[in-house]
Amino acid sequence: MADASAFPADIRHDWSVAEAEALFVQPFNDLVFRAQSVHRAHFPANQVQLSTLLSIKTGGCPEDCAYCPQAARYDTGVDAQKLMAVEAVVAEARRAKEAGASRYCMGAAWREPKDRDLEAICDMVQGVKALGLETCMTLGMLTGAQAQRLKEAGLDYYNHNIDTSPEHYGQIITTRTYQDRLDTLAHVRDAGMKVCCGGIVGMGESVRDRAGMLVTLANLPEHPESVPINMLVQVHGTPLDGTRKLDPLDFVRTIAVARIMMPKSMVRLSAGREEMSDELQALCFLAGANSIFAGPKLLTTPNPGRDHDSLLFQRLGIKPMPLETHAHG
Ligand code: SAM
Ligand code: DTB
Ligand code: SF4
Repeated sequence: MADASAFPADIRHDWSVAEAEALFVQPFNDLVFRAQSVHRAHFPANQVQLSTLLSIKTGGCPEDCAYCPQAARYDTGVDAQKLMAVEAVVAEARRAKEAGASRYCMGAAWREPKDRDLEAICDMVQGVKALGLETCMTLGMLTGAQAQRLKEAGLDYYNHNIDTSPEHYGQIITTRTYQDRLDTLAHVRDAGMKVCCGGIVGMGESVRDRAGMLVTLANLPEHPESVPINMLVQVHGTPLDGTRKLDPLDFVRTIAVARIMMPKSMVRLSAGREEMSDELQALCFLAGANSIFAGPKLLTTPNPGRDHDSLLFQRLGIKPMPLETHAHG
């Protein structure tokens, strides 16, 4: 790691959208060089953290998120299922740990959890944590009291994405507001949990929207410890299926700007890797991504298999990040 004091003023919460946009439009090499320099000042250069995802409650969601295969209102072929049994979740987590994961993320296709589901959810957190894994849940909106209960059960991270810029948001979701999302993030922070919050690109947004999304994240009272950057996975039946594909180099730019604006956060190259070449993923790591979802499935859509990822890591000289290195973020 380079000397972090070489970048004394780089943790900022006062970004303007114009400033972020100016980062986006720099020459590619200048942007990636700067992002890689910031990355090396704060993290081991050749380590990438592995998270594993499990859908603990799939499909049948009442919300209208235009990208999502799990919204009941779109005909996407995803069947609605009930909440999984606690023992089945813990058994899956044990397999993920054996395969090298350090964080286990459990997702539910809910607008928000019902209080009566929280007991089983808390048992899942306890069971997964007892395996020595970090725990993360993404269950939709939370009240302050629900966040407190999850924290008491030992939940380390809560994932709740802002998805896009405040201006573009209304084109993507109408069943809850941007402010609802910010309120949930505040409840998670107030309860003392770590925040995993990012968004999606490739939804027809402008560069200014991408800048606006990252400014919203960086100007939160504290930077999210994890920032997932998802490339839209286009799913047949969702309103965003058929959206014009993003220039892959613009995806790399988004990773680089996230790294520069949130130097100490884990920036996750999240959904969309299945459609990316190894070379594009290598550029994302060069631009400062240092986390991925490992395992053949995201929530409902495919992800590269573990053998493919191990080979890619071998070719790039990247090692899975040990838990001690990222426990702070
Ligand atoms: N229902 C909860 C919620 O929305 O907060 C939790 C699960 S939801 C599937 C978690 C996140 O996955 C969404 O906020 C979105 O950022 C991401 N996501 C869902 N569908 C996606 C897709 N097709 N492509 C990329 N990211 C997606
Ligand atoms: C996040 O930002 N990406 C993950 C996780 N958080 C929950 C989800 C991606 C879902 C992609 C579509 C699917 O597999 O259903
Ligand atoms: Fe439901 Fe979450 Fe999908 Fe939105 S993103 S439709 S809230 S599962």
